[in-house]
Amino acid sequence: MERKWWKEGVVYQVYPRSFNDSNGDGIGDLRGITQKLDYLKDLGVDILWLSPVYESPNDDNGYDISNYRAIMEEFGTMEDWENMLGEIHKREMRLVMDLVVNHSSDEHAWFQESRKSKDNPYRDYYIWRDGKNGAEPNNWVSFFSGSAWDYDEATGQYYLHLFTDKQPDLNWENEQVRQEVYDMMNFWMDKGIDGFRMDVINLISKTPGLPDAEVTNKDNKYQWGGEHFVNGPRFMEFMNEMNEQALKHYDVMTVGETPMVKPEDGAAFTDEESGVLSMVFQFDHMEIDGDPGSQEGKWSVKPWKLSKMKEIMTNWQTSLNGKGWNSLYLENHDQPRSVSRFGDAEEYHQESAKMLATFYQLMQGTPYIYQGQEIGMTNVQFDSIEDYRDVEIHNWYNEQVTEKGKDKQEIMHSIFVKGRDNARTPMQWSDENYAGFSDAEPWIKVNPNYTSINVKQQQEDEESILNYYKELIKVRKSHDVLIYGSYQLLDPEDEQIYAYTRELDGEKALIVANFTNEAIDYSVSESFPVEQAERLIGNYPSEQEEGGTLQLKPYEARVYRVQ
Ligand code: TEU
Ligand code: CA
Repeated sequence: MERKWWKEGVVYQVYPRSFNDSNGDGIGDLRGITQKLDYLKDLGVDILWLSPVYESPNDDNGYDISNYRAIMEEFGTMEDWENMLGEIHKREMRLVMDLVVNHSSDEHAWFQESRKSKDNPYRDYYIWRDGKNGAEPNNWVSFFSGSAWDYDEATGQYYLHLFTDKQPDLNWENEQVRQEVYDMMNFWMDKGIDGFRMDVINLISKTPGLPDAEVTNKDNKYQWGGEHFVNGPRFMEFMNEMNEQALKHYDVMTVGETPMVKPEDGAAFTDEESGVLSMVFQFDHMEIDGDPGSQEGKWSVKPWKLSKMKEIMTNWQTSLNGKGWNSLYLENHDQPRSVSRFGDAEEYHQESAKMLATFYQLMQGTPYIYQGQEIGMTNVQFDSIEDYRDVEIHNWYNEQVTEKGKDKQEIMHSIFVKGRDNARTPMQWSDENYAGFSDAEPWIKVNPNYTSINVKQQQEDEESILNYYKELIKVRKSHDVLIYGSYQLLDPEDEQIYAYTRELDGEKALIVANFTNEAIDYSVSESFPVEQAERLIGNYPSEQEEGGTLQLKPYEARVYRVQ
């Protein structure tokens, strides 16, 4: 397996709107990020993944781009961006930018032209079709509720948008579109960036003819059409072309955000010899507490089982070992906070946040930390739907409560548990006004618990989640077995303890995590001689053990190593 900087590094995702506001307008910005680079360097992260900062009307907070080569005014100028990149490189860190090319904003000049007339030179930059029987060209549902098509009066046709109606899908069948994308990628790589995170990149190739989806929910007017656009017929062809025309000429990392991807796809996409991406984000563990196939889709809420988490993570670990490379994450700007979702944000906030960090970061793959996760930021509950900002939340609320008359409390509960704004409240830097994020009322309310959960307080507390993250990152970096070692699951059926080993050239590590609020005696299998082991890190003070039995406290995690 080849050694790579992006296998050894730890990535930190910055959601710029909510990270740090330098000019008192309540909106995070590039200079605000530059002000915090020493904080990130001290945390020990190596690579910054920056969510989109390009010009955008912010219908989907920057994932709707109206100019791929300009910086969003609210975030600053190209000079601010170049200064930030210089400061990142000066600290021997790297920058990965977000590439959103399945769709653009409807305010992009290309779409403004395309919608003017059927024979406009830009018409085929997007996907236009005549209606069928007085309705949309097919029955696909949008990821963000409603039809995936919008009717455009001017030319009497519909255009496809898998996301909002302000995010028209680009037509990747059109070679000119692909060339525009590769040229834009080279523009940014020539500026010195170190890679791309590729937004829903496996949706860019659609089945010719755009056929109707199978009716899987007869109560729904529109149907999930994934069979016709997930890992579509020309996906690998387009990605190979992208590598030929752009990526392979630079020392860059790529991470594909690939909804619905399965381990065998992930192995093919990231294969060291024949692959097209350094790694992918898979979603199997992000769907463990819901039923994506149900009528509520992502909004469904159901209990999850540790044995299922083990099955998912182990499948990905073993399928990619020796072939490709995993990304490791529990949070991002689309997901609720992991300590609320998988830990215990009430009684065992600190212990469970540290346990979760240990469990996910020491598998084989590149660990990603989402802003605020390193201090255990939690979900938020705004009583009024007016306090929410996310278009996905508002579309869901409007469809369910306003249009379908569903129970408001029930829908608000699904938003509390699964809403993306859980991850988008301002970064909590201190207990000062607006959590030290801004001097002005932020674009979205601060989580009221910022007075007790913030960077400043945790920098001063040796036992804080923040200081544990720093130590954990150091431990991972100091042991190749934790980076390159193979992964073996122990006790698949145990619903309380997640234990796995890592192995490399005769060196072994054991990672044990108690996912419950109970004290548990865990006997380590003989395959790992824990009595002779060195303890590398743990979220409680170390205890003298009786033989191979570990007396684990609530949410206790430990890491051992034997040569
Ligand atoms: O997300 C793609 C995606 O699958 C999301 O719909 C996500 O799974 C869902 O919101 C979870 O609730 C990417 C970006 O990460 C997201 O922020 C954008 O809204 C979306 O693409 C469209 O660009
Ligand atoms: Ca600002």
